[in-house]
Amino acid sequence: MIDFEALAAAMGELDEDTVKEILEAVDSAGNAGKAMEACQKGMDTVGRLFEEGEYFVGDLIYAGELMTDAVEVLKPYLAGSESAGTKTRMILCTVKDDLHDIGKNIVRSMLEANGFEVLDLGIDCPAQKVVDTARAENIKIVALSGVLTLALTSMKATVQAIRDAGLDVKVIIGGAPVSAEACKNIGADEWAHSPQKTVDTCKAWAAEQ
Ligand code: B12
Repeated sequence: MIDFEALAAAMGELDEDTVKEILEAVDSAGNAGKAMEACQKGMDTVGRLFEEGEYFVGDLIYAGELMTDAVEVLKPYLAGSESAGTKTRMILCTVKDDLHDIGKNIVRSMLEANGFEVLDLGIDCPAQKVVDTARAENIKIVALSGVLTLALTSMKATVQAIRDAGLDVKVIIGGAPVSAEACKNIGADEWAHSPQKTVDTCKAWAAEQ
């Protein structure tokens, strides 16, 4: 029996030994999914303690490393069955001025596990780089990630740049500050918090092509 509450608490307390010990018991997609949720809950605690002045930037960095290690352990269980045949190529990046990439990397793993070839343009990605790559590589699907509130402004600029360039591209946005309202304001085609919704949306778009 995996104690997911204890996992969330250990993550929030940045207790690396306990996090590792609990993750060793993960052995299926079902409990890997719950473990991922627990880790994210722990990250929310980290964020709250940072806001309250109890944790500092060093703690955020350490939390980021802990979460990245946890994702590495959970990834093999979360990956779906890779589909055969031609892969749909798409762009994924964290938008300009945002350096957070743990969520983006989870989304990337899920997309790759579901048969997409992901051109990962990394973090702090300028709008023009997305436009240039989409044009040069004939990309039809772009996924934008962002965790800072500030990322919404960069997402809007990126979508605007894509539209101004006249590219026939579908855009999905995701990350903590994203919402239906933000999606409308930004002019994206779809939004999601869950990587699974991203996969489902991108699969539907790929099928339309
Ligand atoms: C770790 C961390 C960092 C690390 C990041 C390391 C890394 N490699 O990513 C470091 C130390 C670099 C960092 C820096 C900063 N951070 Co920080 N950070 C965090 C923390 C604790 C966890 C983020 C995380 O990885 N969460 C776990 C992942 C799995 O969740 P996620 O990113 O949301 O992704 C999930 C979904 O959103 C979704 N998703 C993500 N991307 C996409 C994309 C698509 C297309 C889709 C569909 C879905 C999707 O799927 C993922 C899996 O479910 C958060 C607190 C929190 N609760 O999130 C603060 C937080 C995001 N940081 C914050 C701040 C303020 C900062 C700094 C400004 C601190 C400073 N003073 O320097 C800097 C900013 C640097 C910058 N310019 O980006 C604030 C943001 C406030 C705001 N609303 O803008 C937060 C919320 C903390 C807080 N409560 O104050 N941070």
